[in-house]
Amino acid sequence: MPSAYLLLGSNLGDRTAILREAVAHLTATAGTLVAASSLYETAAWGLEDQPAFLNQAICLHTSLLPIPLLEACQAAEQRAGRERLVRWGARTLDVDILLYDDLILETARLTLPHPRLPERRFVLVPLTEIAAAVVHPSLGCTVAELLAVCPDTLEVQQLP
Ligand code: A4P
Ligand code: MG
Repeated sequence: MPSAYLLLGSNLGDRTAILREAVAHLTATAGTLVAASSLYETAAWGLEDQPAFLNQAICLHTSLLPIPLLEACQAAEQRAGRERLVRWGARTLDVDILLYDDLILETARLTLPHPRLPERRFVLVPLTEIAAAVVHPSLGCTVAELLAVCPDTLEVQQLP
């Protein structure tokens, strides 16, 4: 069964509860949970004038193809009451697909691997916790190697 790595992010409301409910919802609708990182707190990347994010990376074994998986991720966002106001703006829940096996895909709705994965420590730090040795299919290096050379300087703090 394919392995999908997802990144969950929240910076509005009860962030911890929102992430917990999202993992439960995705496990019920999208596949079997095989790994989950710790929660990490990071200042907002991109649009800086907004609350800090909690982020978590998870791995699912899924029988869903990529677009149905994206729809399941968006259903989880809807369920958390997400409103799409501005790009990179504050949100109760964002669920991005980081990797889907070693699939490379570029369509209007879905790009795999996630295009901004190498640029962001808030993605690479949680992903390294559960997938350090996984190879990025187009860059040909591991997640841990991407983190080691990532130019992002935002501090990513692991929560206890
Ligand atoms: N889409 C294309 N590829 C993918 C993919 N691999 N996974 C499309 C998920 N979606 C993908 O996303 C816009 C569209 O991207 C979707 O409709 C889907 O068809 P969106 O979630 O509606 O909008 P967005 O999240 O505001 O935009 P974008 O460009 O996806 O932003 P990011 O890259 O998700 O960044 N700072 C910290 N510290 N932590 C965060 O989690 N997140 C963001 C959002 C900004 N700053 C952050 C964080
Ligand atoms: Mg998104």
